[in-house]
Amino acid sequence: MTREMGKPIFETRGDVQEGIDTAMYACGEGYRLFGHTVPSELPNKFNMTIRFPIGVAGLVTPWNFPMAIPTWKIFPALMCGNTVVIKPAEITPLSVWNLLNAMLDSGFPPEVINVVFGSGSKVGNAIVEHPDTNVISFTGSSEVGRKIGATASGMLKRVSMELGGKNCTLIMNDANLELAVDACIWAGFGTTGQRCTACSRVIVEEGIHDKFVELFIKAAKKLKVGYGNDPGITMGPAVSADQLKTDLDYVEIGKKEGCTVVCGGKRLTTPEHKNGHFMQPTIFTDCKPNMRTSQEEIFGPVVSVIKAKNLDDAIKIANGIQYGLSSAIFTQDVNAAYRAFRDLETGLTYVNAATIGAEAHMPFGGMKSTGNGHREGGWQAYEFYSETKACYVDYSGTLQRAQIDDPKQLLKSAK
Ligand code: UN1
Repeated sequence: MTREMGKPIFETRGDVQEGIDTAMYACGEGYRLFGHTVPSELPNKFNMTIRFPIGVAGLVTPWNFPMAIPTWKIFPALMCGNTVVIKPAEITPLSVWNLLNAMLDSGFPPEVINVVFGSGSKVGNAIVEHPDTNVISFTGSSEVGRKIGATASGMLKRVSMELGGKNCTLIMNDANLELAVDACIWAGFGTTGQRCTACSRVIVEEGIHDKFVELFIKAAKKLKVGYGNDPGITMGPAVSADQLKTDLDYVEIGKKEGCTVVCGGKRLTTPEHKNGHFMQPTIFTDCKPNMRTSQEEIFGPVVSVIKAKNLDDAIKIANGIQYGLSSAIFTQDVNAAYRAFRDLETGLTYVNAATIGAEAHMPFGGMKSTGNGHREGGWQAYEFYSETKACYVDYSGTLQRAQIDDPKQLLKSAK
């Protein structure tokens, strides 16, 4: 994975570990595909729900978590009794191939796991449009997600989409500043900023802004950028020439809009970097909430720092975007923390922790344009990959008409 898409080896191990965690959780969840038993409104009648597989799950996965994200989809889909056909990102076929081979080695029936390599336009579309794929799950850009969503819902398929993010960390005047800096470095530059959950906006309360910026720059300069299999590397390259160009283009867009580049901003051209897509960790200050660099997902090591007057202002800025995946707040004030839980329009909110690093057994997904309301991870994934049947047994021996007959009368004549 490190050779294929560039994340440093310790992050690759984390990606694999997330797959293992997802598998461990799935093993337990297989024993818990619970239905409900519910009292009937009529006497001598029994109500319950049971769960069914949906059919063939068509899965389209991204390059940034080439093993973890496929496991989020494959394991719950299989555990609910479906079969899968997966199309991995074109940039990371080998990682998925390795994952599937590990599954075959461990005894999964080969018929239930199928992989097709190729482009989204050819293979991805074919999977989404095929009449026999009954459930579709996609992780990727909002642009592609809208098209997949339209096609799949037009065919009345169940579809789950995890799309873009423009995640924020709120730093209040009372924050543990060193901890906040560490978290913003990890969430802003970890995986070269190429996580859906990456922190690309840091919203800092006025009183602590300048001190935060000073420490943030100092810490960003300590990152060691390079080939992820070399010892001590803390940030890898952009995944491709195209992604590097996007990142560098956004630096120019930011400058034109009036941001100040206080750290980085350039491609690395030293001998050990010049043949790769390496870029300096980049920090913008003087950012305004409505600038393109504060609104659009860059998916690179570029973080915008935005000043806020107080908590209300910070929450307003945080919510003033189309996306809603992850948010974090650094504060010692329990009231501020709970305000953040209530008011931040994101599917994940962290208190005194980074915006990245969701755990495999918790629901994962976003509000607003980040998705279409489904969650991966945790128990909710199992609801997505299964159908519910409502079952009724009437053991009264009479015709009891729901909504017509008076239950009190029926009860009187019941044995
Ligand atoms: C993603 O970026 O699409 O929460 C997934 C995290 C990881 C998963 C990220 N566990 O950062």
